[in-house]
Amino acid sequence: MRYRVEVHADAHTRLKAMAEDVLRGLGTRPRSLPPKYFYDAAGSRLFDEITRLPEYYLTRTEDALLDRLAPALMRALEPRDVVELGSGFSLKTRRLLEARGGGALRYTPVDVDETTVAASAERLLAEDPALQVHAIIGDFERHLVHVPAPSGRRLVLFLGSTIGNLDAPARQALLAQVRSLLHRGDRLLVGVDLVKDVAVLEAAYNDAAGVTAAFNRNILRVVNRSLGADFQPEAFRHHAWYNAAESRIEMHLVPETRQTVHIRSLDLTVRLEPSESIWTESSYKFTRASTRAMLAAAGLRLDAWHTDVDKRFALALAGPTSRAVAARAPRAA
Ligand code: AVJ
Repeated sequence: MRYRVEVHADAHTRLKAMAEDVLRGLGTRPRSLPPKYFYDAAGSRLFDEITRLPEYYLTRTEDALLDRLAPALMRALEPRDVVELGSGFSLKTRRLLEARGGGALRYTPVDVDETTVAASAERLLAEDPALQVHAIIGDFERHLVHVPAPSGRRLVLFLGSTIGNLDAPARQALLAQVRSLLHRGDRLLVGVDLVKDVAVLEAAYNDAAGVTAAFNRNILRVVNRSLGADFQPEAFRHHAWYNAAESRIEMHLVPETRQTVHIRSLDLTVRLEPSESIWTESSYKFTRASTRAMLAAAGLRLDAWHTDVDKRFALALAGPTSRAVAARAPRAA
C-alpha cells in the first residue's frame, strides 16, 4: 500500500471546533473570525484566483524561488521523508519531489481537506513509483503529534506564507512542535512574506478586480451554511490595511449599516455597528532578523535565506539547534 490516510478531524469534529471558534470570535471584542474558515470549495477557488492576480506577488514569487532552489536543495539534503503543513493541492511539492531524482521517499501531507489530499496523492503516486504517501487529515496546529516517526532524513515544508496567519504565540507553539519533528541533519523550509513598501503590500490585499473582497466576504457564507447564520455578506465592506507597528496586513469586514445576525446552531444573536469590524485575517510580514529570532526562540537555526531580486518574499531553511548539548555545555568562566 503506497497510500495511507489517518483522519484526525472528521466533519463532525471540525464543525464543533468551528462552533467554538465562532462563538469566541463573535462573542468578544474586537469581533473576529479565524482565517482558516475562508477555505470552503468557493473560498479555495477564490484564493486560487488571488494567486494569479497581478497585485498578489506572493505565490508567483515563492514558486519562482522554489523552482530555482529545488535541484540544489534536494541534492544537498537528499530527504527520504517530506512532511508538509497545509499541503492543499501539493502543487509546489510536486516540483520539489521531482527534483530529487527518484529515490525512495515518504510524503506526509497534513491538511484538513481529505478530498484535496486524496486527489493530490493520487496524482503524485501515479507520477512517482518510489513515493509513499502517509496523509494526516487534521489541523496542523493540533495534529502534528500524529506525524509518524521519520523514515530517513526529513524535510518539513511550511510554504505559501501560511505562517503569516499565526500571531506570535501561535507561531512559537507551532514552530516548537515542528522542532520536535526534526533530528540532526533534518530541515524546515518555510516561506515568509517580507516587510516592504506599504503601497505594494496594501495593493496585494486590495486588488482592482475585487477578488480579495469576495474572498473576505466568503467567510460569512461559510458561517451561514455551517452554523445556520444569516449574515448578509454584501452588507459588509472589505477593508485591508498594513499595520506597520505590528508588521501585519489586517483584513476586516466592516458593516455598512447596523447588522443584527442570528446564528442558529449557537443560539446567538450578534449586533454589529458600523464602527465594529469583524477582523478576519492577519498576514504577518517578516524580515531576515525577525525570521531568525522567531526560529531561534523555537530551537531552530536559520541555515539559508533565499529571496527574489526585489526582496519581496523569502524561503528560509532552518535546522534544529542541539539544545541538549547547549544546555549541558559549561558556562564560560
Ligand atoms: C494564504 C495566508 C498566505 O495571507 O496572503 C490572500 C491569504 N488573504 N489574500 C495571505 C490571503 C488575502 C494568504 N495566505
